[in-house]
Amino acid sequence: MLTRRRALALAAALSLAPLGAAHAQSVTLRSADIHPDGYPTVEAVKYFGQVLDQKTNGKFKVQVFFAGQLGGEKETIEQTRFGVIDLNRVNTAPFNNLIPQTAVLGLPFLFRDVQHMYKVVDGPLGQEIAKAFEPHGLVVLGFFDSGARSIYNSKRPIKTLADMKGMKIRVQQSDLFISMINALGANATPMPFGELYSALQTGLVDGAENNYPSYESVKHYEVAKYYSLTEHSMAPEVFVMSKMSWDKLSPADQKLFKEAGKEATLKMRELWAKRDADAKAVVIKGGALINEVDKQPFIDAMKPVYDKFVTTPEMKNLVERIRAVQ
Ligand code: GTR
Repeated sequence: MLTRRRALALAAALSLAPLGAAHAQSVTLRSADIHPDGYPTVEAVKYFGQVLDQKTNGKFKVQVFFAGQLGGEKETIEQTRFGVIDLNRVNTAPFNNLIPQTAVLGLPFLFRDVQHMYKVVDGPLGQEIAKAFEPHGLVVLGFFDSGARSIYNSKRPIKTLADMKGMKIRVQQSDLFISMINALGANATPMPFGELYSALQTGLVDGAENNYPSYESVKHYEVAKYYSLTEHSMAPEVFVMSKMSWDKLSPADQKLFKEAGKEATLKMRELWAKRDADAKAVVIKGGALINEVDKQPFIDAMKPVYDKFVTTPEMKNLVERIRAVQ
C-alpha cells in the first residue's frame, strides 16, 4: 500500500516540468483500470488517448495499464490523487466514503433507467458532483455507463428477501454498498475486485453483485452461476485525472482534455451497449442461470440505507433534484 509520505515524494519527483510545455517532447500519461484489455472502459480510455493525440498534434499520448496492473481501485485512487498516476477509470463506489456526493449516484433504486442516469450525469447535477472531486485532488473527465448491478451467487437463485439470509456477499469498498447488502439481510464483505474469483471459488464468499460485463469478463459465472436481476444500483463509472497533472496543463490543453473526455464518454456508451448484450449471451452459454426478481420488497428493504446516507439538507436536496429529472 502506498503511504501518504511515499506518494508525496513520488509526486514531487514527477512534478518537475509542466505537462506538454513547448520544449517538451510528447508526454505519455498513465491511466489505470482494473478491467481486462478490450473491456469498454479500457477501450474508451484508449480512444480518449487517440482523440487527444490528434487534437494536440501528438503532444499527449495515453497508455492504459489495464487488468489492475497498477493496483486495485482503492490504491490507484490514492496514487491518482497524489499525481503518481495521471488518469484513472474507476467506479464511483470506492469514492463514496471520501466524497459523500458520489454516494448519491449509487443509491439503491434511485435511477428509473439508464436514460435517467445519463440525463443526471450529463447535466448540471453531474457537474455539481464532478466539482466535489476537485478538493480531493481529482478532475472528472467523464461519467461512463456501468449498467445496473445485480446479485449473483453460488448457492441458489435469489427470488425473495428470504433467499438473501445468511449469504456472504462481496461488495465494493464503500460503506454505502456494505449497508445496501446488509439491509437485504445478507452479510456484506468488502474486498477488491481482483480477489473475488478465488474468494468465490474457495467459498470465502457466496456471491457478489455486478453488471453482466464484469460477471462475464473475469468468468465469475463459472463459480457463481445464479444471477438474479435485482438491478439495485446503477453507480456509474468515472474517468478522472489527477489535479496535480491537470494543473500543469495550459488552459488551452485543459479545454482539449475536456473535449476528448466527452468524446470518450460517448464512445464508451456505444461500446457498453454492445458488450452488455454480448456478455449476457456468453454467461448464458457458460451455464449461468438468470432469474427475474419481484423488486418491491427489495426497494422497501432499502429504506434504512436512505436514512443512513441521505441525512444532510444538501444530500436530501440532491436526491430530490435527481428524482425530478425527467
Ligand atoms: C465494476 C466496475 C469496476 C469495479 C467493479 C467492482 O462494475 O466497472 O470499476 O468497481 O465493478 O465491483 O469492484
